[in-house]
Amino acid sequence: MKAPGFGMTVTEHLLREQRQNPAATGAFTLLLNELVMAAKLISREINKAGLVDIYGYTGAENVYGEQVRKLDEYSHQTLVRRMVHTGQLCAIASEEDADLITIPSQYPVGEYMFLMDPLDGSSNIDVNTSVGTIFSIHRRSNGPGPVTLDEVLKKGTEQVAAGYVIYGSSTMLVYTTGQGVNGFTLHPSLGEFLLSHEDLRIPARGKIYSVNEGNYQYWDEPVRRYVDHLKTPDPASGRPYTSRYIGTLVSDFHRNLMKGGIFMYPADHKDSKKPHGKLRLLFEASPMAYVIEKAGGAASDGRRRILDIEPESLHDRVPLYIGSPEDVAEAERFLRGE
Ligand code: AHM
Ligand code: MG
Repeated sequence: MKAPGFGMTVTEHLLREQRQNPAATGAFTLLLNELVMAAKLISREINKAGLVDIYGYTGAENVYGEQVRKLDEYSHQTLVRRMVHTGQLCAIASEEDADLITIPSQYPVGEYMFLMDPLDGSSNIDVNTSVGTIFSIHRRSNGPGPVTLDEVLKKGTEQVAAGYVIYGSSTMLVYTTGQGVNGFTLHPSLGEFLLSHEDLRIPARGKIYSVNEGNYQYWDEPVRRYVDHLKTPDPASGRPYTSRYIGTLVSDFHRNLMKGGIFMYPADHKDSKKPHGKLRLLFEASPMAYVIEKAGGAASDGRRRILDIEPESLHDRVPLYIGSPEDVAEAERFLRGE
């Protein structure tokens, strides 16, 4: 067991990565440093949420028609405020904002675009269950000049970094810049993220499935068959699987990354005749898909690799099957009717 407090800090780790890449300008390190600061501020606010008046709703609705919570708003504003003045960004897009956020004229503009779900799983916040922040960084292809929406609507393969912060029993930052996935735990008294999980790899197959099974009646038949299959005993294949569902993508994803298994949010017929997914391509599915692939896992909408999907709008939603590669491949086989 490592002695607590003696791991490399996230800043030292970033600088080490920067030194190993001769083309690096340090822009990226500056950007991630601000993200780390925002994560500490959000973590602090979440930790004292029961004590101050930050539970509950703002009274506003977001672009998906969902009630905005005070902590959603706090997280969004904190991240925007910290990231906007770095001089490294040309645009920010957030699950909590219908439009692209451009950089105010008083700040220098850079070549990166920052996309985020500021507080994922926020419906869990009032009951003291873990929540997260998801982020994705792209480098702009055009420019200089004002950023257009088209530049942000990029396939996930174009990401240069992605990751998440999980505000759980401890606060952790997990991210990748394309070479390996590393996890850093926030030391509560030092106030530093320390390297605690180096080069995370997901097992090829797991024994856990995570899905909101209350939607069973709204799924198409192949999805039901796949979930029934996971529950059908076959000790030789490790079935039945164990069901684990927190209802915060970041937390369900993180557990499965550590232990193996599959998280899914299938398309359903809940609201309309045409089945559709719930999770957002640019703010949730795509960053998590980038992380899982770099950790040896897979992510699919049931038919296509998530990272290959071309977004049509900022707030596109997709079905999501993500986790251990053999589990995701098996889900795809069921969805094809094989
Ligand atoms: P949010 O970003 O508005 O919190 O919504 C996304 C969340 C995910 O974290 C989670 O996987 C999913 O919605 C849970 O949905 P449901 O309550 O339908 O199971
Ligand atoms: Mg979310």
